[in-house]
Amino acid sequence: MAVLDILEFPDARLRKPAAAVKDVDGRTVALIEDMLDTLYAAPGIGLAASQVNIHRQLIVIDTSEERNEPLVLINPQISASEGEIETSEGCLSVPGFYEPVTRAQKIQYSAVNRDGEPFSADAEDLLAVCIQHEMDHLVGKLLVDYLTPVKRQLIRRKLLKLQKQRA
Ligand code: QAP
Ligand code: CO
Repeated sequence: MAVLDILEFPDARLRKPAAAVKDVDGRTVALIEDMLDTLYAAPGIGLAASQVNIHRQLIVIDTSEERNEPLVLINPQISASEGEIETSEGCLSVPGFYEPVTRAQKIQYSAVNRDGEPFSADAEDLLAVCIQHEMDHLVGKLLVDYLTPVKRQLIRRKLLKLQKQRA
């Protein structure tokens, strides 16, 4: 069990693109376990490896009520999307802020699971939104990028102040 440190906006390391995972070896599985520990400790519904300063295409999600249905996505790809949905989104890397973002309501995606097997599935509503949000992290994109520059700057100032107080 290991809870990892989560990078916070405006940390430049959140902007690094993640590289594809070549094989799902023991090291990868151990990292997935640590990411799940971090997600459940946080508490969050989704976490991308980029947020714990590991720049590989790995995502863990759990949108279940009981928080006992982990979904692990390695090298995820979206193959189709439809509709629009606006959700008030948060992010563990932008703590304390929730902002409306419009994304596809339904997606078809493929990924590799924690056993190293490729799979495809559909997702809609909160799960679809969460997958899109976490996939943004893998290309260095953040929730704040969907906001106006004024709002982004406000959040940046407030978070920097809190980070300075903590240090
Ligand atoms: C992405 O985000 C997401 O500010 C996952 O103080 C969120 O798990 C997709 C969290 C909402 C769709 C809808 C945020 C926890 C967790 C905070 C999260 C906070 C504590 C965010
Ligand atoms: Co996030």
